[in-house]
Amino acid sequence: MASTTASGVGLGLSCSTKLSKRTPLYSSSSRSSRLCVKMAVSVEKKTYTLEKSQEAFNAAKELMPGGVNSPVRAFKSVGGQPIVIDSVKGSKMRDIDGNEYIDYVGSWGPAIIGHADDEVLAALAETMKKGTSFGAPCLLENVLAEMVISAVPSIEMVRFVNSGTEACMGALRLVRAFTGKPKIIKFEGCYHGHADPFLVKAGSGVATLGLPDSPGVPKAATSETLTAPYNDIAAVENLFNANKGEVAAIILEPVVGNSGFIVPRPEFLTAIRKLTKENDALLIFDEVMTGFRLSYGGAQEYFGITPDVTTLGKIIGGGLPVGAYGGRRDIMEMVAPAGPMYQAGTLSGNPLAMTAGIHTLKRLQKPGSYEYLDKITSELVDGLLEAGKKTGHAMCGGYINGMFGFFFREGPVYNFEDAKKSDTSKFGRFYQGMLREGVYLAPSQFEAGFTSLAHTSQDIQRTIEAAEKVLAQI
Ligand code: HOZ
Repeated sequence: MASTTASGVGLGLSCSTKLSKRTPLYSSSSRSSRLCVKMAVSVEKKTYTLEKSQEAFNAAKELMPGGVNSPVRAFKSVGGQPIVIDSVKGSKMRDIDGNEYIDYVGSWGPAIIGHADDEVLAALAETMKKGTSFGAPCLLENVLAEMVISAVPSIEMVRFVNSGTEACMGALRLVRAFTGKPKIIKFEGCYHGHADPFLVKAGSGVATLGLPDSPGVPKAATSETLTAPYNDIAAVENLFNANKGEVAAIILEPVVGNSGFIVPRPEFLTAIRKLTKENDALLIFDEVMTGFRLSYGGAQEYFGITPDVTTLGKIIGGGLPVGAYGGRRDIMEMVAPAGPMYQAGTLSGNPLAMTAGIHTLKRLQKPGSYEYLDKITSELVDGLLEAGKKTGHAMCGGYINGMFGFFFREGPVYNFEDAKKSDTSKFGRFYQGMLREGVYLAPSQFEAGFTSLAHTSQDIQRTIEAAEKVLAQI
């Protein structure tokens, strides 16, 4: 199921029918064939324009820093300007100029069953009749909590919050409270949200923009954060030896999605689990991206390694703002009001987010979900690498079920330093070409891509054809 490939691996895909890049905006059934031909020609000639997006983004820049509410969206590392989205459905996004794209961002992960799923929307409409936020317990919290606890091996109790950042903040306070130790070990290029202690050699937007550690983060906030290169067991051993009795926990993305897509070497997670136990430290898996994506039980189920604490986000909110942290009962009972560790949230566990999460997870429970994700993602990644090979570009990439990534360099890529050797300016040119061809990828070399149950083999074929065309031009 997992695959990382140093160079192109072909599946012998036959590029069959050329499909129209845009969904036809009319039905020809009641018109004369002459008229249809004329209209078809004019649709073919529709030039790709981003005029309305440009105008909206220019206005946005006056209203919000950089014109966005999250830095990676600003397209700074791929050139051009962001497309402004009007609507999403299934595997597609449509911008305000009417261009349609096959989407491999999936709102950065949540859209695993496809955007704006009819069942999720219907369930939300029902819930909404009763209100949008109670600021008090509701039954839906119990339902989602039970689903999460029965799915994720490490979670015996869970606390819902509103984002992955909040989940990691809570988990950090928790491991420090439980162990009584101050330090944490994180890995270079891993991203655990934007809380101060994690903004050290961080991935995602920090990596994309090539930012130094952020101003505004006091030295004291990061002085207890130790870092090591991903996949480097010796470096972690050294940190434990140099900080004896002081390390509360290791936090990591069990598969990295925030420096591009990087898988752990076979022995890495086992060794990390062993080292944390030997040093009386806890292990946190940040499964904000990988939870319910690599398998229903997340990366910990996929690899068979159980951490002490897990953070979740994205998929469990089905596209609404949700995060969660959970773990062993004795650890979670530290959290207020069961215990003394304080953490709270006005909108936490709100009925809409719970509803979208419940219905998204229900769909994922259907037999064959992860096999389908594996099938289409393997077609996609193998096809992209084959396209690179045909057109003479050094590329490497990999995937696990619905998560994937590729770099413009020969493989393997084991850590952030390796990832940074990708040809990012080529990635930018590829990115712009793919956008014009109607394919929306994450606008950064240092982000993973995501597929969904709504992606079809036709979507994948179109994407590979587009990639071949673009790669031949850049
Ligand atoms: N931190 C997100 C990706 N790892 C980006 C979020 C966004 O721009 O929406």
